[in-house]
Amino acid sequence: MGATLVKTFFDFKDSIDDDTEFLIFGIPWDSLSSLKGVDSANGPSKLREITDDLARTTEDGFDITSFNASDLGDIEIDPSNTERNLIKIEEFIKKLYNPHKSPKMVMIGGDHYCTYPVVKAIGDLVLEKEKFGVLVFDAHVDFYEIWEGKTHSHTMVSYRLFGLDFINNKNLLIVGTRDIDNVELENLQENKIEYINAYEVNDNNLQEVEGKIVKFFKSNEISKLYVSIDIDVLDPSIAPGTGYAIPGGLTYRQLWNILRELPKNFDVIGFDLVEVSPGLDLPNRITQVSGAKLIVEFMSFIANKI
Ligand SMILES: [Mn+2]
Repeated sequence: MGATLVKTFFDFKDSIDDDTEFLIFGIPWDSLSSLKGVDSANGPSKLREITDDLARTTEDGFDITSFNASDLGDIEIDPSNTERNLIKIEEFIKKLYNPHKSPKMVMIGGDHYCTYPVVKAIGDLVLEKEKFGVLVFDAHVDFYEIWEGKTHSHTMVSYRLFGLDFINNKNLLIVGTRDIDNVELENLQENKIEYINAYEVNDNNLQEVEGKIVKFFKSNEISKLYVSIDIDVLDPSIAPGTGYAIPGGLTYRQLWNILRELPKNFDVIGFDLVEVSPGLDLPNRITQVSGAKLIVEFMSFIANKI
């Protein structure tokens, strides 16, 4: 269980009951980032903090204070012990995730590698594994096999997800890409991994892109989705506070609209938002605001399916 929290996300309660619909938790871990100077380990606490300054309704007019959500705090991380952290994260999920009647899991990172143990643990437990899929929003494909001699790094999170027993090229899709390295491209082609480049997403064809995402999973009989949002999928003009800011990203509204479509078509069993580095943000904390808003808006789409 997480450490005692001074401040929870949108002041949600810190305990669980039988009806809890969303379980929020943080993973303050950024030591597998390939960059110096990032501080996404501060993401969970800073995203909670900023919710004090945000209004209590969603854009569709839902009362956020009425959400049945709990914020259990952060998983305790030892930056020098990768193996221990991976085990700890999996244990945390496995204690809380009930495949028969589970609250939706909402993870706040941390660097993108935090997604790997979360998906691994949920995927191990989920019933009807053949219906499970993962949708990743990211400027990058994170498809290196090895990075500076290491096999654990945020530069390879999608590659590691692909390596899981229950993940293949029919249930993993990456959206918003625009910074793919040569070896990654070879890897994608060799393994026939599908991805949608950021330039393919524009306001004129947003519905087409949404249709493409839905069709990818539906035609492969996928009905349960885990969604991972790397904040760098957004254009750096709206989300500059991240390590690998790449131009040409999605607008906030495009991502919001795509997220809005997902629960209408799939059972979204969990999601995460990672790679917000508060120390790199602008003084008005726009990246942190974008991250916190995306989380709560996506929760409302899932709860209300509007
Ligand atoms: Mn990325």
